[in-house]
Amino acid sequence: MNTPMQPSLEGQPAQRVDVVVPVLNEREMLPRFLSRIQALDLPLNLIFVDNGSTDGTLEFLALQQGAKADIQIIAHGRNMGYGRSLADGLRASTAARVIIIDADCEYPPEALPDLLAALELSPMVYASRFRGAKRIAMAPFRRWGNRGLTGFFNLLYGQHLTDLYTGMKALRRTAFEGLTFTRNGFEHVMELSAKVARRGVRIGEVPVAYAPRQTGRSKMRHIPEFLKAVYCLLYYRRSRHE
Ligand SMILES: Nc1nc2c(ncn2[C@@H]2O[C@H](COP(=O)(O)OP(=O)(O)O)[C@@H](O)[C@H]2O)c(=O)[nH]1
Ligand SMILES: [Mg+2]
Repeated sequence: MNTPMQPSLEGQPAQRVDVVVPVLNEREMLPRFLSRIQALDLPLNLIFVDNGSTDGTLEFLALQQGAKADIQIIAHGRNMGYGRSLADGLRASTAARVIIIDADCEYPPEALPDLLAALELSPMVYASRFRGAKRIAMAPFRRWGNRGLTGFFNLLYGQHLTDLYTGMKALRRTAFEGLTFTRNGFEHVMELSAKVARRGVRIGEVPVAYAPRQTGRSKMRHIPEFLKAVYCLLYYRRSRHE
């Protein structure tokens, strides 16, 4: 029997979960991502938000959609920002539980059941790369930038996170329903976290086995993104923003 302290997906009705996947030029990684996430055999609705890819990503996704019904595609046509991709994906979602995951397989799709189990206890759950058993390879400025922003976020918003900038999260619809997200860049992460935290939500965490990408490279420009994140960190603290 399940007790509240030992959440399990077993025995629950198979409720559909929406999975928001931001994609920018991930044609090479998508076949692996799709086969791994589909192998989970969970009732998932995949919402891909293509942010103006030019490498055949969109065409590949359209073919997959033709073959399977549980794929939704939002096409931006041009790069409108990572944050805008997530905001549009969340807006298009309808399920009671939503997962956000990058398409580049750095976050293992196999961690999805862990996040859903933790979502039974917290309205929002982040997959932390720094709680895992292994120390992960990460450029120092990136590690310390994330650590600094996470620390200040914890201080200002009363949280206990270790990895604010993780690309894998789980959200109950009730945690973000009614909020509007206006930040188009990576600072969307701060906007989302801040607005949800300001509602009194304590964000949960689970460890994730992160595997830095083997092919392609991060498309993030770190210094401007860091500065925008600091601005948002302070801006959303001042008053309640819905
Ligand atoms: N960097 C970046 N990634 C985007 C954008 N739009 C969508 N993405 C997707 O967002 C995810 C995270 O991007 P990535 O460059 O791997 O960031 P990192 O993992 O933090 O280094 C990937 O699945 C990208 O394909 C964008 O405008 N910029
Ligand atoms: Mg990545």
